[in-house]
Amino acid sequence: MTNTFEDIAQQAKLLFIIGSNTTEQHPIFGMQLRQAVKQRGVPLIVADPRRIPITQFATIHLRHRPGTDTALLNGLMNVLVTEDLYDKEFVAARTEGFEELRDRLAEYTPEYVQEITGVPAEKIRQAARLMAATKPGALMYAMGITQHTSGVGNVMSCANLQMLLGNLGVPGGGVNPLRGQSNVQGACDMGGLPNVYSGYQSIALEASHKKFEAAWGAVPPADKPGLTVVEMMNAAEQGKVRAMYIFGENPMLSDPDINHVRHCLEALDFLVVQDIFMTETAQLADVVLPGASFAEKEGTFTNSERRVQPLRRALDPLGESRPDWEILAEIGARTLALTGQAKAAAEAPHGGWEYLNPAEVLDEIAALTPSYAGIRHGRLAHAPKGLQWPCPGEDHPGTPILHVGKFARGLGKLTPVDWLPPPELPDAEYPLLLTTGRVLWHYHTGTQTRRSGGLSAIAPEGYIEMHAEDAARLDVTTDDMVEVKSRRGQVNVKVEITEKVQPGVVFMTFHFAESAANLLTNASALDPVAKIPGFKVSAVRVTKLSPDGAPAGVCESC
Ligand SMILES: Nc1nc2c(c(=O)[nH]1)N[C@H]1C(S)=C(S)[C@@H](COP(=O)(O)OP(=O)(O)OC[C@H]3O[C@@H](n4cnc5c(=O)[nH]c(N)nc54)[C@H](O)[C@@H]3O)O[C@H]1N2
Ligand SMILES: Nc1nc2c(c(=O)[nH]1)N[C@H]1C(S)=C(S)[C@@H](COP(=O)(O)OP(=O)(O)OC[C@H]3O[C@@H](n4cnc5c(=O)[nH]c(N)nc54)[C@H](O)[C@@H]3O)O[C@H]1N2
Ligand SMILES: [Mo]
Repeated sequence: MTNTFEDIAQQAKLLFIIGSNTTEQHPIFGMQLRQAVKQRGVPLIVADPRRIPITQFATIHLRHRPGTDTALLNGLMNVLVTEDLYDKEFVAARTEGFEELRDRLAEYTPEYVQEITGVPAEKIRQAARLMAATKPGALMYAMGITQHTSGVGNVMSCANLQMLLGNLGVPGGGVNPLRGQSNVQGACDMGGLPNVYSGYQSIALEASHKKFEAAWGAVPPADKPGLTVVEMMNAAEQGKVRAMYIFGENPMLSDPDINHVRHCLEALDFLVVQDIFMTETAQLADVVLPGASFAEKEGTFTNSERRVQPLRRALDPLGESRPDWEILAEIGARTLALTGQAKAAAEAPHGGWEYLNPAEVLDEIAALTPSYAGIRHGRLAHAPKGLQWPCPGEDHPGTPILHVGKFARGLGKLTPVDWLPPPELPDAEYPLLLTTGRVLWHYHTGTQTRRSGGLSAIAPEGYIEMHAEDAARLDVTTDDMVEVKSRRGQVNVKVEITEKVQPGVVFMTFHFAESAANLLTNASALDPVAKIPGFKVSAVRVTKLSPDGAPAGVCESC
């Protein structure tokens, strides 16, 4: 996030949520946003194909078709430009590329955007005018924006909009991706990406390559970035990756196209899974290593707002489990010894894997990562709210809001983005658009939440949400069993008739192994830059099942 939860909740004059089920998936911040609406009267615009709990509080709900976000955002910007409502001062002083953007936006008139998105042109005008009249406004986005083969373009369009509105570098504004796990921001910051070292230092930059080589003794080649998740699976299938060490992930339920994932994992010569439970993925492993859970270890988590916070141990690790970093460090040390690299590593200032505790790990991070340079365990012990990076020195207070006065690259780059249709859309054979996501009660693949009796009592099984019009055509009603089929696989699941989805669109979660949505999703098309799959759009066919489970004929009209 460019901003903080607090400045948005307390100072934003307008809230724009696009592609985030904020109250169910980010309940605390969701509650704060709801309070901003109810207590401060802040107007809220929500762009989401579904009716979700937060849309109840929305001044305007832009209910577009899944996979049409860039068109919608371009439409909003078209109105800002044609009605001369954009922030000319900000655009002139802080950005470049306005002319190119303006020229590309010309095509995206509200009427044309209505054709693509299904949102009435007048509503698009209304929303753009409200955004221009009410500033600063904060934009929040999540997986509804990123989980598309056009995910990068969608994110750039969010940035374009906020720059045109002059909503960056100020409290109550910003482009704010709501991150999913307690430490997913930290995992990215630490180089858990194929092309960067910690703090987003590019592996291809000679200076960073040399720096890490000197620090560690050896590093991978600068011109060979690693692979992303879906690419790794494909490489396993092709025999290019022969061993995998997976920890803290359960791709047998969470990756797209599970039939394909199983095939890829089975093609490996060696699979190690480190988890706190025996998952669907761990069952395929040659070796399972027991990690200790968050409550049983120490270290730091970095949250959505770049806030590094200490994690304190509440329990001793159960059984033979150990904190992940300890297991990883021991494997690292043994691998160096087995490959004859231990001596070279021992001679480098930060080589080797001998850490006494997480504080020593953070010291190394600080030494090698400019944005974390001032963050140490000793300091965090006296900083009750943690420290927000960039925090370049021990006396630096941290940076709550990014891009104040200046962007990291100097001027903000306005980048024209064209709308591209998703790679797979409904057709005669697979007539419904499936979008996927979550519910409040469960967490991802359910390894943790489905072990909770209370949560499982509330949400024991999966459903496919369907509009009454589609249900009538298929002759099904709530709680009927249907078969859902895509070009990749099929699942049986119960129907829930609901106004939450629009006609032609169905929704499933990926929480339940018995009705795994990812048997249906598509792994064959990825965003060209981020390599994220399009979890939010696939085409499916739904067939009513007779009570004994056999398909009962196919609907004529769909
Ligand atoms: N209870 C609970 N909370 C969670 C999680 C969980 O599993 N359970 N997971 C965590 C993680 S890792 C993450 S990443 C976050 C995810 O948090 P969110 O991204 O907020 O949740 P999702 O359910 O993935 O989808 C968000 C919204 O996108 C909408 N949507 C679908 N298709 C489109 C589209 O094409 N465009 C737009 N604009 N919107 C679309 C859906 O209707 C939904 O409301 O949640 C985190 N919090
Ligand atoms: N169809 C569809 N698929 C999706 C998505 C979607 O919206 N739709 N969303 C995607 C997104 S945003 C995400 S983040 C992924 C999530 O996908 P995953 O990360 O694969 O899902 P989780 O169930 O959270 O799996 C985490 C695993 O870590 C284990 N674990 C928990 N704590 C610890 C620990 O401290 N140490 C170790 N070693 N293990 C631990 C848990 O037991 C669990 O097995 O799913 C993706 N898949
Ligand atoms: Mo996520």
